[in-house]
Amino acid sequence: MITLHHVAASRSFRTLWLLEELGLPYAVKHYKIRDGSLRDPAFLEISPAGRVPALEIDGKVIFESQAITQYLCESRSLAGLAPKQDEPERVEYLQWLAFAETQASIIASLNLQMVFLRPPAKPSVVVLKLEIARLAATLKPLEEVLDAQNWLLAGGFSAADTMLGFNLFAVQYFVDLSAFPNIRAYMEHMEERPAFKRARANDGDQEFYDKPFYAPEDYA
Ligand SMILES: N[C@@H](CCC(=O)N[C@@H](CS)C(=O)NCC(=O)O)C(=O)O
Repeated sequence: MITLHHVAASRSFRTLWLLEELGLPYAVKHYKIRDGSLRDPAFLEISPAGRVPALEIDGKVIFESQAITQYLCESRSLAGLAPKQDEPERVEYLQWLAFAETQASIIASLNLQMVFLRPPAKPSVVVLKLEIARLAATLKPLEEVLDAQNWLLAGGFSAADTMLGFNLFAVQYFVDLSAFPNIRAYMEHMEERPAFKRARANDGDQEFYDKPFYAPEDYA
């Protein structure tokens, strides 16, 4: 049995969605960021930094969503969700896979400063504006590539979309996506996929965001 250690609406959604795309049976173990369950010694045995996703599969435990994505695509390669070495778009695939974390690290920083930090602690508005500008800069190459195609790879949907595409549903809390029509269309394409819908149904309710948009001015 495959077991996914998961927090709703977190990076472990990438794995949840990929498991659905691959049609694999799995169980989900749910955690919450705020209730301390990620610091439980039993969980730290599975994921030493107390992060999700972690995946129990084939007698192994894997943490890091990118490693899990690679492992699933390589060990279940018939699904064809990742170009192999020497196949077209292998380089683009690897690039988007890694770029997902360049973008997600900024989202994580904004989550920490704008969502999780509680008064009297207060973030710097200057730093927030810089981080939001840096996040918007990561959207430009996506907007460009999605002008000519529906998915990150011209060849069609791939695991790069499960890695990077997930981020955009968090980006919209910090960057107004009205200037990015291709990204908005891309998000709609993702939401139309049956596997995405099934993953959403198993995700759980997100408990991070309590308003639709977080503006730096609100922290002045
Ligand atoms: N690079 C890691 C990042 C994992 C990560 O930081 N996950 C967040 C949720 S999005 C987490 O578990 N946070 C809990 C914490 O920082 O305590 C990956 O892609 O798996």
